[in-house]
Amino acid sequence: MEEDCATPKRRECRIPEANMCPPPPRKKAVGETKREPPKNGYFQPPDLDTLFALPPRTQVFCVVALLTPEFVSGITRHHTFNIKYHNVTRLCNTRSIVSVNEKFPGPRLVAREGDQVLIKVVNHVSNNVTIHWHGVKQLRSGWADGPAYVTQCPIQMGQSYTYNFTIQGQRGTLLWHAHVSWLRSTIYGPIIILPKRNESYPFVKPYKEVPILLGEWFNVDPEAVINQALQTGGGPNVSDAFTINGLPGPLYNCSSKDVFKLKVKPGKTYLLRLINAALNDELFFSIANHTLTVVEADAVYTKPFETDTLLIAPGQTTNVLLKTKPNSPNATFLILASPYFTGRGTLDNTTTAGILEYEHPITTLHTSIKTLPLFKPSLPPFNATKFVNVTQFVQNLAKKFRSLASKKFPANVPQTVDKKFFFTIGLGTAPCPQNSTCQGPNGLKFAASVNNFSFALPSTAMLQAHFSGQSNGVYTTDFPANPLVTFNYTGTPPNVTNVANGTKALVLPFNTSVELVLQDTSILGAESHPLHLHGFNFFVVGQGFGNYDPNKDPAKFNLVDPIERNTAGVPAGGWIAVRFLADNPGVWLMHCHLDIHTSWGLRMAWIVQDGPQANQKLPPPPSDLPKC
Ligand SMILES: [Cu+2]
Repeated sequence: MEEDCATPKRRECRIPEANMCPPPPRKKAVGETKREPPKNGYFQPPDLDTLFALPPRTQVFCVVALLTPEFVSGITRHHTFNIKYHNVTRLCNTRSIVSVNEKFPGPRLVAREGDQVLIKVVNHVSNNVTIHWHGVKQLRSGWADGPAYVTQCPIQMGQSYTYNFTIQGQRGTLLWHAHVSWLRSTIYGPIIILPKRNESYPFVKPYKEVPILLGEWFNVDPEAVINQALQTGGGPNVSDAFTINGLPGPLYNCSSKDVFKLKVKPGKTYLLRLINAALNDELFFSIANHTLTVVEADAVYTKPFETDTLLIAPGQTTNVLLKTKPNSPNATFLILASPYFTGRGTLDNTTTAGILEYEHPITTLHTSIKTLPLFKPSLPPFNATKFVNVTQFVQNLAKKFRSLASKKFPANVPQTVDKKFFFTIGLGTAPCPQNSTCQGPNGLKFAASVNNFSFALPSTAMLQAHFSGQSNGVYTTDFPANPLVTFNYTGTPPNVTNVANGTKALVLPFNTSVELVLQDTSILGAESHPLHLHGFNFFVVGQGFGNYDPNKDPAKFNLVDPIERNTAGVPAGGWIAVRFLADNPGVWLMHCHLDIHTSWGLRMAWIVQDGPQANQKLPPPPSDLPKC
């Protein structure tokens, strides 16, 4: 699994356009630059499952530095992402989608920890596009983070932009996706970060690795869905199907052939790289009659634990080990994903299914796979608000996630705090424009907010305004550290539901140690919100139901091995406390990863100032940074 062309003993390549490996890496003298332009030809990524191999035009070049382990440093990998229209048929419905390299889901991005990655994104469509490398910490490379109007202006039709970043101190699974409007519904793919060369996983070496991307399919253009929702102020139309690696599976009408199949051998361990790339739904995931061992979340190793059912929020990733049965069981098993829904509106209450198939033993070769018994896992019921035990299950599962916190992979939890913040998050309303009718609550428009401010995107990139010292008219730095009005956040909701509007950021001096409590509110219904922070991982040091109690709850914080993530679920009617060290200068968006909530304004921005040292400052913008 971990071999590739750069490993001298292996000499085969399986990239479609190249069946030969590059010549063995050239040994370099100490002092030579470790990064060079591509010249060695094609590079074969690790032998991962070829469910959606890199398309021919995505050329991956590599240059290997010194081979002795103590001198091993990263290589530079080049990719091209062509944003194009591309016809895709699902559920007997053909739609022209916007995708990368005419792949749905998009191509895999494979790198090792320490590698520099350059992705030239060329926009051939009329939609404005940006790509976000979700979970990549972007240390001093904020220009490559991707959220439209926060770190960059979008790439317009006929233009291109090369994202340039180095993956440092992370290994595991992440995802990339569009970060403008709802384009990520079809523009998404996996990021696979392998350990450094000569380093291994802190768990059994898997026989095979399989990325599994959960997604959401709309029979209509999702851009029309969000535009209509924002115009009418009502809830958006829901999706028509969930998908596993782009395929809805046999439980939908007209979908019996669009089924993801995981073909396995008995007695082996498979590493499943699970990614939730759905727009608006947290998803339960389960494989019938098989237990999953969680080993990593959001590209951070965890203490291993077993579970039959997982919950993955949009933006989250989870690596699990699947140990197959010692002997072929003469049965097939459904792989299911269905939503965890805590809101009050309508939901897509459907289930996507894939199939786990064992290789047939010779004696039963004459038996058709269709005649084998098919087992189905049981997933929690759809409408979680009606089932207290579902909420409890979700909470218990969240508590099982712990950082590995080993000597080699320590959990560097900030033990002291410089600044404390308390943010309420939740739904609300905005006024209906005069002479129009709105379809939101009480004839108003739906909105969502952080500390009662619904964040409006500016018309130029905040990071550029920050870097050039010209924030006037773009954003203000008066985002409140605490709610301006205190109330019983999870009790009877207040009668006034209106939110304020603005483009407000919070400024943090370099290296500030931050503690942030995120408190859900019951305004228009308590709801679970997967909060995502750009530019950092945070440690989830505490969580609970009801209102956070600053006098009692901190005593229960876990400062030893809390889970470290980039996206964490704030429980419906509850809170989480997170800590992070603001050691990455730039402008960093924080938002709910349910896209409808983000669109309604559940987002804000942190501005982390430069540090005093040269290597603590944000470098100037690249010359090809798009203009608004
Ligand atoms: Cu949300």
